[in-house]
Amino acid sequence: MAEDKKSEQTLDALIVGAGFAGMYMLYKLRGLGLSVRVVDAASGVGGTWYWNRYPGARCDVDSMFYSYSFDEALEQQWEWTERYPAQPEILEYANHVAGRFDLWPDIQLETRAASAHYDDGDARWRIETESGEAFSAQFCILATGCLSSANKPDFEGLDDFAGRQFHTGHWPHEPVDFTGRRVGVIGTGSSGVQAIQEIAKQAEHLTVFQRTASYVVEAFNRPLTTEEQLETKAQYAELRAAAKSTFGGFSMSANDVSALSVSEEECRRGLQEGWDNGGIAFLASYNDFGLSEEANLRAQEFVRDKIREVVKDPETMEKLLPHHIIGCKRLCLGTHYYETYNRPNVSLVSVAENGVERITPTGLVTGGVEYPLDDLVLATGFDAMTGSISRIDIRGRAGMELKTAWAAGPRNYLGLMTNGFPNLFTITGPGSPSVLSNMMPTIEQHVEWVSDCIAYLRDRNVREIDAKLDAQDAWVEHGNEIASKTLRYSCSSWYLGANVPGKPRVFMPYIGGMPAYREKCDAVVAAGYEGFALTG
Ligand code: NA7
Repeated sequence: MAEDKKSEQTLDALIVGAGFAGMYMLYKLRGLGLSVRVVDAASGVGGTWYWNRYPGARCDVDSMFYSYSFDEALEQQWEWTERYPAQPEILEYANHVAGRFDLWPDIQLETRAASAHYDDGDARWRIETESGEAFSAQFCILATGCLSSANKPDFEGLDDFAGRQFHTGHWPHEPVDFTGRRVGVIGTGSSGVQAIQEIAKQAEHLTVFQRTASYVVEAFNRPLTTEEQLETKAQYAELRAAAKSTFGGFSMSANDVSALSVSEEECRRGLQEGWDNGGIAFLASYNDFGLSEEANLRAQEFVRDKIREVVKDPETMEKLLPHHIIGCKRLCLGTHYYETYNRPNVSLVSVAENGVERITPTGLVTGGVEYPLDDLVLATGFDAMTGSISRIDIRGRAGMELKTAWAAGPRNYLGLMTNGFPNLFTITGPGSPSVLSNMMPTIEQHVEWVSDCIAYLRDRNVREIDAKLDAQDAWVEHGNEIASKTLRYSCSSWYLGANVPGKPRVFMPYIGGMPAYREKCDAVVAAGYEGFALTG
């Protein structure tokens, strides 16, 4: 034991994850004069954008707003080339930030955190990596990302598949050539949709295995002109402030009109306008798509008509029509996605009824039919929000395991701290708006809250902060209550953990919107960290 302690590296804070949250957290804490280390399993920075390199990978938020705002020189100098940034450009940006702010010396790559145990005696976290390296830190910050732990279904025979096998969330670094290959893609969420459009252009034949048809709206991606970049940059501060005041922190806000307050014809005109604006703005055409089934039906029918207009083969068209609440699952953005199914080399197979029965060495079987494949692409998503956290053996006071505390779903206060796990912070984890909002301003808000909190504790020589149980219970209850008033429970989404067999069905992100959330976090601080126990 004494020997172990000797080999420990002593830090003020250890951050798990070198994505946008981890990098900014490092920057802030180093600014406070703390000794900090960031560990990440990847060989580079960028988090989810490091891993998700599949063909067509692209963010669904406007690039000029999917960027840090904390440094004016950075936001003025960086040039985005397209409306929606492609993965290589986001990764380039992440690397630029790491270099620009000299973050590299404190980032330790190819290092996976295996365990984090809290020592009540000295109020410190002991973090061990998979390779056995040990750290001792007063603060442990989980900047582990919401969409980083790949969901790989346990398909019978998967390991026996003789061809090449890929997961969109763990794509190889070298280019993958599908020329002359018979490719199968399982999954039609955002990743599947983006990958399908690109793989179809190369493969000899592409078979898409679809369990649930998605609503795919046209992205209308395009190059950004110098003039429009300059225009945005000239008023960046005002535009960012305006975005922060919207529900999701995006650059547009919902049209504050009910879809039911206008005639069907007028509603369609409004929806067409939203559609023409491109991307997720479509669902902001009216203000009640998330609340009223009747209003939602109008938006659903609009997209179904778009599909009916485009897809030529009647049987394929029928299969592509989604029938669930639109916006219940994350809306997908496409670029001529539905047109892809008019290509002679693309076919669509529904696995809704029979599931993927098994994978054979040479193909996939569903409905008793084997589809021959050379390559198999799993676009099956993530164990979202909690997957990367629960992979680490985290133990708080008296050895309590986080997975036990979260057995019925994640429970925490403000999405920031869990009772019984002092000095352990989660950045944009469950219980915070995170994935329902624009991740960049959301990350910045969390990182700034945590660094202000740590500065406060250190100024006052407080050695421990912990969420109080009653405050945590009230926060969880409040989150559940507002989520239950929306239409979000009506489908099997990853927000609910429904895509991972056995995962508790709990709506994980906070759905009250960024302004309300920010206000609550600020009020808690103003009241002297109300709901937290501070011990000196
Ligand atoms: P998603 O959105 O979770 O999509 C995963 C897709 O894989 C979805 O179509 C699933 O069908 C399908 N899937 C998952 N498991 C299976 C099994 N066992 N059999 C057949 N099909 C399956 O993940 P993405 O990576 O596309 O996107 C995640 C987020 O990244 C996205 O929302 C954006 O925020 C960015 P299902 O719908 O569950 O029936």
